[in-house]
Amino acid sequence: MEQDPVGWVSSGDVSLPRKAVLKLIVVGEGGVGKTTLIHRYLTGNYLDQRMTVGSGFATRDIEVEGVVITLAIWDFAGEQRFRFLMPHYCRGALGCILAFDLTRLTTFYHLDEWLKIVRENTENIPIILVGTKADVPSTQRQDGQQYAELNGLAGYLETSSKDGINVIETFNNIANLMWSRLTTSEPVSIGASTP
Ligand SMILES: Nc1nc2c(ncn2[C@@H]2O[C@H](COP(=O)(O)OP(=O)(O)O)[C@@H](O)[C@H]2O)c(=O)[nH]1
Ligand SMILES: [Mg+2]
Repeated sequence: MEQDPVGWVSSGDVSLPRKAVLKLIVVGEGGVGKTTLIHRYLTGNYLDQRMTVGSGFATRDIEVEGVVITLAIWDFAGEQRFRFLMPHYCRGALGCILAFDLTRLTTFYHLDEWLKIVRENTENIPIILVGTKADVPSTQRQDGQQYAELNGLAGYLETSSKDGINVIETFNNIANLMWSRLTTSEPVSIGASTP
C-alpha cells in the first residue's frame, strides 16, 4: 500500500488490514480547520497554510479498551459544490466529528445543515462537536455545549490545532464512542443514561 508520511492513501489502492477498520468522518464548513485538525492528530504538527482543497482519507491505529483498531479518517472538502457527494462520503461511517470555527459565527449557524446531512446518511452514529481555533481570542463564543445537548450529540470540545489543545482527546473520545457503539449497539448522546 502506497502511503506518504502523513498516512494519506488514495481510495484506489487500499488493502484493508485484518484489524477492525472504523470509518470516521469529519464534516463542517470549509475553512473551519478539519484538515489541519486531522493533520495535527496524525503528525503532531501544525499545518500553517491556506485552506486545503479536495478530500482524502488517512488511517491510524488506536487502542480502545485494550483492542487495537484502525481509524479510517475521512476528510471532506466542505465546499458547497461538493455537497452532492455527502451520501457517498457518509456511507459506512461509524462516527463523526462535526466542526465549527469559534472565530466565525456563520460556521456555527451552518451546523444544522451538516447534522441533517450526516443523520440522513448514517445510522444513529455518535457525533462529537468541536469548536476549532480555540487559540484565537474571540469575544463572541458560541455555546457548543448547549448545541450538543440540544441536538443529542455525544460531546463537545474546544480544540486548537495550533496549540494542540483537545486534539488527541477528540479522536480518543470519538474512537471510544464508536467502539462502544459497535460492541453494545447502544445509542450515545450527552445525558443518555449509562449503566
Ligand atoms: N489559529 C488557528 N488557525 C487554524 C487552526 N486550524 C486551522 N487553522 C487555519 O484555518 C485555515 C483553514 O484550515 P483547513 O484545515 O484547511 O480547513 P478545512 O477547510 O476545514 O479543512 C487554515 O489557514 C489553517 O491554518 C487552529 O487551531 N488555530
Ligand atoms: Mg480541508
